[in-house]
Amino acid sequence: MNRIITLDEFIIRRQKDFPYASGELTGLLRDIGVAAKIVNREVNKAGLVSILGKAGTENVSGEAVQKLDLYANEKLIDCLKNSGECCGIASEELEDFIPIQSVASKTSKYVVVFDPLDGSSNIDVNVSVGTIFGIYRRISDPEGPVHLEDFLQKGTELVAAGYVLYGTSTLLVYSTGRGVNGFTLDPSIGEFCLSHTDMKIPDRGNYYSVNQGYYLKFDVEMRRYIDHCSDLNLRLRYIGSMVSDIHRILFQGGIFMYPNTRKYPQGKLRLVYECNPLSFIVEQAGGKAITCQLERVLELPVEHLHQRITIAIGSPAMVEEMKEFVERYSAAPTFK
Ligand code: AHM
Ligand code: MG
Repeated sequence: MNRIITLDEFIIRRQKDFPYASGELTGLLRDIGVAAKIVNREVNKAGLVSILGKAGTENVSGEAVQKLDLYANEKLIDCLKNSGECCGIASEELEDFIPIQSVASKTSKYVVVFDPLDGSSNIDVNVSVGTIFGIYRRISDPEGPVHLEDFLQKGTELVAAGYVLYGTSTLLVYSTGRGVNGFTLDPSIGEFCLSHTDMKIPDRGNYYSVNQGYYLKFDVEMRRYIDHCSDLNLRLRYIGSMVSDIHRILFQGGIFMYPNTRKYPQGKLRLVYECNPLSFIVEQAGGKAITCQLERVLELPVEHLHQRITIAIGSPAMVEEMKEFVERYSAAPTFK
């Protein structure tokens, strides 16, 4: 039998790769792992909501039931606040960032951004959802509280990023910029165990993932590329939960797209909480991530916390191909 390597053990071993590491990042990653286990427990109970009570109502014990995405948000904030390893947090669920002022935290080097439960419209129907996170080194004066600028760093500045997928099994995937590794939660021992070492995305794959229901609302060049995917008989898979859709593509190859539509002229997905961390992971696995306007996601200037962008992300050869379609069809002359 192979020896089991737990997430904690793996993180501690990896700390030795960073000669001047103080253990803070190690502690932070471990705390995110703990929060993920707590959120996982609640996600697994979500199906019982109809028995135990719906969000905004009271459960059978007379306690108020919370929406799961808000619960996940609170748990992550609690774990990170208590860890003493980060000095600020920004969450997709909150308008503004939170500085952490406790004695232990305020001297910390790191800030964390996260989407506590992405794809939350899927919860009620028992379909996979995920948590996405990114870690930056603070750039503001370490003597004072954190500033907005600490959170508005480009994706290229990420120190680490990852996601947790609450699916048929629960998986935590992360990278500190030296490859991507995945850990599956073994519920019998309550530990994330190393299950996917040095993950690499295939150069191409058989899947494309886009909300094809919006087809007529996409620009012509995106429609031409989607037609091309369909002509190639690629399989369309769209869960509507970005973590799950990208997870499939990371394993099996393919391309995920969320272009601009009339409703979302800048795109729907958030740069800070969703696109940058997942682009970091996909690039670390050998993939590519660009906007539908062809800029590299990780190099985009970040103007505000809830900035939305368009995205095409996945197997490198397929993202390149999409780029060619956009160049070709957006340059096409219009005839009067
Ligand atoms: P959320 O943060 O409100 O959950 O929205 C993000 C989700 C992504 O997970 C998913 O890719 C996308 O929204 C689906 O949007 P749509 O229903 O417009 O296709
Ligand atoms: Mg989200």
